[in-house]
Amino acid sequence: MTLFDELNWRGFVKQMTHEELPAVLEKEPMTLYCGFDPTADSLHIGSLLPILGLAHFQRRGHTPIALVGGGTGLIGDPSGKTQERAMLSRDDVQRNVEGIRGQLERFLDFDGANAARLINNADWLCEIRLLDFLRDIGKYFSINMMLNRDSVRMRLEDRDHGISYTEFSYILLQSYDFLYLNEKYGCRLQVGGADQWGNIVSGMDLARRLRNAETFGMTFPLVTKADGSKFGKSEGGNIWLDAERTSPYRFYQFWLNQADADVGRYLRYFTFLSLEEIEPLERALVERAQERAAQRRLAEEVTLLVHGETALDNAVRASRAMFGGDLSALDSVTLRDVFSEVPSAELSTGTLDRDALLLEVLVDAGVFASKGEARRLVRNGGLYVNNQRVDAEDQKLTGTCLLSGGMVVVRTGKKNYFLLKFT
Ligand code: 485
Repeated sequence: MTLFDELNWRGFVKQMTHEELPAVLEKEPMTLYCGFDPTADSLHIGSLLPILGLAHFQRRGHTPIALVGGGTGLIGDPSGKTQERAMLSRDDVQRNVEGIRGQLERFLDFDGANAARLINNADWLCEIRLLDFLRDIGKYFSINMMLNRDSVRMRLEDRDHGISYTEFSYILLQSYDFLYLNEKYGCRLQVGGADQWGNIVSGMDLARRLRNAETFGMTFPLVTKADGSKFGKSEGGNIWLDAERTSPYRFYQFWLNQADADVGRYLRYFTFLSLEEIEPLERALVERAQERAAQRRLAEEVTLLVHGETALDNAVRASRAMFGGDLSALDSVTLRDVFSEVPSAELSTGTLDRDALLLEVLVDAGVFASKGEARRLVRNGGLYVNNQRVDAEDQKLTGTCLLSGGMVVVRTGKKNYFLLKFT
């Protein structure tokens, strides 16, 4: 398989500026770039496809540049946006640049002959002088053409939202980046999501007019879900790459819960697994769907890639907790995370000093309406504390029952959980 055979098989290619790009890439190593604007202090899984795209090029010997838009982030890309963006303060942009840099670093290889580069366009955009820029760069942009771009036209038609001169100018900056990287690093290819096509082509045009340079462009598809709902969101909003924003457990669960109709595509998009590894998983989806082996492998691979081995182990252990697994090894943050959606009650640790009867505490906490109800459940073998069956009606609840963070997990029947928090 050539690089492009693989990219096509994985579904990474939406549009290319030149039919001969795949052949050119087989002949000689190329430097390519993709830009990420610091609109938040973390990337989310929408950025994962372009990041892995860069990584695929690198694995085949090409040199990737990940560009963080510390300069363009001060302006705001109108591409694909129906409303003017809220302008971020310089401090916010700086903070976001730091967060995103750290994340991008994890996915690329910064050693060897085709070592990746991580650069910030604030380094050159902030140095530009307005009159020089308008004379040297602005002259190559036709307002007539710019007004025809989808992202601009949409906003011109909508009187309520409009577009500022600031955002209107964005395309000049991104185009200038491509010119600059072509000159400085011999960069000849820009990649990005489908919404970046106009910005990419415009930069190629500038490099041709000013330097007579031949450059290339390619876009990745927008990731969609088979059922039409938006990819990359959960009830809680975006799925972030930052563990503080989306815990590794939630991240793992997100992938684990993908529909059968989507999981094959996602294995090709979001993991480095080969055709030989993915095919049997897709077959299992048809023959033994209930085992969810493909989902499990997807969740493992992507969590490992983004959060590393320790976080993956923890997420797997946490996921077993809901199915009767061992709870004693989970830390309090993870416990709270896993059981965040189950009913809970706060109790005083004083209750435990008095060697309280478990069933009485559970009635007080509202798990049971009466002691009789509780006793019946114990007799039927349906009450569990920290996933261990309660065998005696007179069992005590003591300090040794407490999990990390003073928590006790109560389960009635197979799946009804209740969390007690002792403070
Ligand atoms: O020279 C450049 C400067 C900035 C950019 C690209 C080249 C960023 C670009 N204008 C942009 O806004 N990208 C989006 C972002 O940063 O959130 C997203 C795109 C998506 C994909 C992803 O970045 O919407 O399609 O390209 C990497």
